[in-house]
Order: sequence, then C-alpha cells, then structure tokens
Amino acid sequence: MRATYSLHDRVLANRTSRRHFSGSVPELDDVQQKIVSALDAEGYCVVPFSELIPDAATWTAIEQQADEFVSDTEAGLEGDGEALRVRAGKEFVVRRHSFGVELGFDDPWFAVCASRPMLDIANTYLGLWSKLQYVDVWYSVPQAADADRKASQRWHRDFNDKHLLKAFLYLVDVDDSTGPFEYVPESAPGGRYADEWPWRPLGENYPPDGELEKRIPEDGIRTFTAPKGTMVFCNTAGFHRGGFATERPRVLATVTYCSPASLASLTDRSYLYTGSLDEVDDATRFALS
Ligand SMILES: O=C(O)CCC(=O)C(=O)O
Repeated sequence: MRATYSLHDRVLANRTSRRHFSGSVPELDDVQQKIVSALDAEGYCVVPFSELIPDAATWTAIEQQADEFVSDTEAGLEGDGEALRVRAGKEFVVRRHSFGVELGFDDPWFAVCASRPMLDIANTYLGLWSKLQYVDVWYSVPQAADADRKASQRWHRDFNDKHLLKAFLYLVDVDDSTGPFEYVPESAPGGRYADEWPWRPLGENYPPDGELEKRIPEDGIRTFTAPKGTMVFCNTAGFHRGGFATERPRVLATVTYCSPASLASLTDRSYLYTGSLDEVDDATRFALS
C-alpha cells in the first residue's frame, strides 16, 4: 500500500490532478487568500465561519442539525447507547454519520464542504484537485479528568496522506475542559518540525507519550479554545490531538480533503454522494467522484 501511495503521488493520480488544477487556477477572495497563506506558512488557520460563509441561513441550518444530533446522542448515552455510532477504540467520539452514509447538497454541512469557497481553498493549498473524502459531525463525550488519553486524543500525524486539509467547525464554545483541538504549527511535511517522527504513508505516527513535549517547545503548541462558530483549518499530516473533553461535550463538524493518491491507496470515502454529478462543475465533480 505504501508503494501504491507513492506511485500515485509521484506519477499516477496526483500528477493528473495537479494538471487539472494548474489548468484552471481559481481566483480567491481576500478571506480565502488569507486562509491559504496562513496554511502555507504554519499549516493552520483559524477563522470565524461567518467570514468565509456569510449566509446566515446556512449557519442556522447547521446549528439546527447539530441540536438534533446532540439531543439524539444524549438520549442514546442515557439509554443503552446501542444506536450510537462509535468506532472500536474511539468510544469517546459519537459520530452523526460514520462511514457509508448517503449525502447530497440538501445536507447543509455537506453543501458547505462541497462548495467552491471550501474546495477552492483546499485545491489551492494542496496545489491539485482534491477529493472530498470525509464529512461528519462529532460529539466528544466527557472523560474523567485523570483518564489516559487514547487514540486521536494523543499527539499524532494522520497516516493517510501528506497532502491533507481538514477543517473543524466548532458547534459549541470550546474551552480547556471541552477537549480543544491542538496543533504544532510548521510540523507538516516541509515545515520546521517535519523531521520529528517524520510523516510516512502508514507510518509510526504516534510518538510515545510525553516525548513530543521534549522536542517541541511549549510555545510551539497551539491550543484552539474558541467560541462556537469558529473554524480551524489544518494540515493534519502535522502533529495534532484533541477531543479530550472533561467537563462538557465538544461538538464539531469536520471535513477532510485529501489527494487522489490517498483515496486510491490509503483511504475510503466516508459517504455516498446521492446527487447528480451532471449538475456540478468539473472541480466539484472531481472532488465527489
Ligand atoms: O478530535 C480532535 O480534536 C482530533 C481529531 C483528529 O485527530 C483528526 O481528525 O485527525
């Protein structure tokens, strides 16, 4: 699989998608440009959702869905929890969709993720036509403050692509006890900290507990405590962790854009697109198919 990824990255899938991108470079507005510049410099950018997507109705629809998801999740947690979508080893995150869900433009968060404002950011940052690989909403269940951090609550690099962009949209206020997302700026491939446990496809991507702090100075870590409605863009091939909520649940919407090489070798798309591919433009069709 490693060899397949590298081949697709260097020669096959990504070469074609780089060509598509350079043949139709999108014009970015000031907000998009600011996000891409910050991503280029540090691997992350924080922006109020309303700055990027000013349409109030979209935000209201996302909020409404989040409210329903929170009520259903909390009812499930009070009951036997049977109906909740959780993954083995990551029981602390309840997912609204998980893998295999059918989604189309009638879903407000999916519609944002597949919109040109978002795709143009992802494609420009990655320098290729990206694939919309993962879309979901998460509810991170509060843990005992003295519990051990598990899975993505620990520092790691995502193993599945080096051309990776995720966005996290906070749907509640997030403070230190709500499991904020955390990141080491400039740790993605090409950055100042790229050589610390360097990214490799399917690599050993979780440093032993306590070791990262020995190599990264305290002021080299960003903790994203922020109000509801904040969006964090991030290249998660760099070091990150989060979701260790201890007092209040953290609720966020998330999306992943990856390169075609990743989808061809190391990842699966999380959803089935139910709309018509004939009615979308070329870059969007590419992202959804
Ligand atoms: O839940 C978090 O804040 C961390 C998420 C994460 O590790 C990921 O999406 O790759």
